[in-house]
Amino acid sequence: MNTKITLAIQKSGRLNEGTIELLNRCGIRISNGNNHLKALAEGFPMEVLLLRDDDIPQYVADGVADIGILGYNEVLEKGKDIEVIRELGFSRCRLSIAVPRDVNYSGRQWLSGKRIATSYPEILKTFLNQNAIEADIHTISGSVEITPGIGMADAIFDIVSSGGTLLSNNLKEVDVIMKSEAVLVANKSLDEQKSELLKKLEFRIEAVRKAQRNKYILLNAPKDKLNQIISLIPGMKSPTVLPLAIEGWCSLHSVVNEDDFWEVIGRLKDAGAEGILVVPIEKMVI
Ligand code: PRT
Ligand code: ZN
Repeated sequence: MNTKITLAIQKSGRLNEGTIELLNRCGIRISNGNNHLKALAEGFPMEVLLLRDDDIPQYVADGVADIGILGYNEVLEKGKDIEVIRELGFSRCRLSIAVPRDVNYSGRQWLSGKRIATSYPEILKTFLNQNAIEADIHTISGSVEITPGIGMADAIFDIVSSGGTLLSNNLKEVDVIMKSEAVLVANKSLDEQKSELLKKLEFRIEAVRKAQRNKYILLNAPKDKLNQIISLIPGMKSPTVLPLAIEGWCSLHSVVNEDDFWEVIGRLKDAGAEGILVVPIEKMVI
């Protein structure tokens, strides 16, 4: 009955903040105490292991941790036999080939026979094999971006986010090989109780993610244009319509997906909607 699920997360680094924020939104708070490897969670039967992200796949594969949160790139690189449960929408980045700015990169075959520096040799190897390219992979653990400048490599294969690091090292991104974001992973043989806990956690994450992807909108509409305005809102089911104290007007409430958001707002204004309010949604359970 007192089963807890063990979650491995990054102790510090680029994933840490997004992970803690997601857990908080799911009603799970972590108190680190003085023990810096383990932490207890409030609001969910969970124990948390604070690790380097590189170690998370192994911990989850071995069952020392039941589940983990880390970058998809790290999951692929380590190649452990673990299950990717779902994407989490933060720490988004891409893994790309970059070359010195003055290089005329004519296409992937340009990489043949070249020296490519990376911290992700396995992902790079797979990419090169798939494209029948033979190149020298130089595996280094950090500061990959400086290697072309010091004559150690002709190209790099690295994580790019804003592109600022490439720019300041006189490099240009020429080929995006894959996209990555934080994912939830799990051990493949969780017992029934732990699988139940994982499902409960997934349910909470789903509610948070849906809420993040949607906005609640409130607007005033003239009654004679109500039908036209309603037809513009791709809402949950049908929008809520409430009468206003002013004759001939009503208030309309609905939910709009962030992908359609700006377009829908524009069309609503054109159709005569006024006083449009947009409100973030805390949780969304459908
Ligand atoms: O100490 P530990 O081993 O736990 O952490 P780490 O140093 O190995 O990883 P960390 O914290 O740097 O990154 C963790 C994860 O965050 C990565 O595996 C990616 O999934 C994700 N992520 C998202 C990033 C970036 N964005 C990112 N920009 N990881 C690294 N970078 C680096 C990149 O290597 C390059 O040096 O940032 C630089 C590029 O950034 P821009 O914005 O200048 O393009
Ligand atoms: Zn790492």
